Amino acid sequence: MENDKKILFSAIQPSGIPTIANYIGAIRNWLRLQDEYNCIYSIADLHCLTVEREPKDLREKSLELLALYIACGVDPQKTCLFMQSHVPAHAELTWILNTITYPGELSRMTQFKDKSRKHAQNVNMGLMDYPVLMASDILLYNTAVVPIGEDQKQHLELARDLAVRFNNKYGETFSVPEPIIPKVGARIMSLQDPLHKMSKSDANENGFISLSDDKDAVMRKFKRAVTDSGSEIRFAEDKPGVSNLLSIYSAFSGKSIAEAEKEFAGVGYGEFKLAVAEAVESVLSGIREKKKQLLADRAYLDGIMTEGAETARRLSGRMLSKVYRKVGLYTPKRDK
Ligand code: ATP
Ligand code: LTN
Repeated sequence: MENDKKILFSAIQPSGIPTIANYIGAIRNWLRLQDEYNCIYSIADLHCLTVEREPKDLREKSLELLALYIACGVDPQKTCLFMQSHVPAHAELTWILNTITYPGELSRMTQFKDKSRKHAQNVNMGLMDYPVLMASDILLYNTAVVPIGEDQKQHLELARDLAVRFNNKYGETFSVPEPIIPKVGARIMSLQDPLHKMSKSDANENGFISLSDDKDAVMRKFKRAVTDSGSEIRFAEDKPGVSNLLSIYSAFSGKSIAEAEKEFAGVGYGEFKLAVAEAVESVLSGIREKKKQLLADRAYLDGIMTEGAETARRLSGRMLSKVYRKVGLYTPKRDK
C-alpha cells in the first residue's frame, strides 16, 4: 500500500454464499480494478449480526467468503483482505459518526425498510445503524472509490454526506468517496420473480444461483427461470425476465447486450436459457474448484486474513486517531 495509487474499498456480508448477482454487481468490478487502485476488501461480519444468525453458520460462511473472494480472482498479494470484526476502528468510528447522524436519515433507507418488513420480529438498532457502520468502513481508509451494486447507492450517499458534514464541523478529515456502479448488471433480478432483486438470503433457492451451486443446480434453476409473454429475446422494460437473463449472459460471456440480442434472434426461450446456463457454468466450475482447494488449506486463509487485519488496523488506526483529536478527545502527551 506504499505507493500513490488511490484507495478502493468494498465489502460483502457473509450472510450466505454470494450469488451471481453479487459477482456481477460487485466482485467482477473488483477484479477489473485491482491494478489501478490499492484495493481493500472486507468481509462485513459485523453487518451480518443485524439479522438473526446461527453463530456456527456465520463463522463458516465468513471463511468461505474469503475463499470465494480469492477463488473469483481477487489477488491476496495485491490487495488487503480482512474480516471487519478484526479491526476495532470500524466499530469505534461508528460511534463518532452516530453523533452526527439523524434517525430520520436512517429510518428512510430503502434497505432498512425492506429488512424491517422481512425481519419484523427483530428490528434492532444495528439494523438501523447499518449504513453508519458502512460509512465507517469506507471513510477510515481515505477511500476514493467504492464498487457496489445499485442497491447500495443510497448507503454510499450517506457515507458521502457524513464525510462532508464531519469535515465542515471539525475541519478537513475524510475524503469523499465515489461509487462505481456497473452499467450492465447493477441490479440482477431473482430468476423466479424478475421484479425483485436477486438476493443470497432469498428463502426461495430457485431465485438465485450461488457461486457454489453445482452444474445440475445451475442448469435446473435457469431452466425454471421465469420468462415473459411473447417469444422475442430482446432487452425491454416490458420483458423483465428476458432482460435479466440477457444481462446475466452479457456479464458472463463478455458480449454486449446488443450482440447477445443478435445472437439469439429467432431462438426459442428454452434454447436461450440453456445458453445462459452454460455461459454461467463455464465460469462457475473454475470458481468452485479453486474454492474447494482453498478451503482445504485453512492455515493459508487464516494467514491471509491475519496479515490483512494488521494492515487494516495500521491504516484505520491513523485515521481514527486523527478523528479523536479533531473531536476533542484527550490524548496524553506520551501516547503520541
Ligand atoms: P442479503 O441477501 O444478505 O441482503 P445480498 O445478496 O443483497 O445479501 P450484499 O452482501 O448485501 O448482498 O451485497 C454485496 C454486493 O453485491 C453489494 O455491492 C451489492 O450492491 C451487490 N449486489 C447485491 N445484490 C445485487 C443484485 N441483485 N444485483 C447486482 N448487485 C447486487
Ligand atoms: N452493505 C454492503 C456491504 C458493505 C460494504 C461496505 C460495501 C459493508 N461495508 C463498505 C461497500 C463498502 C452490502 O453490500 N450490503
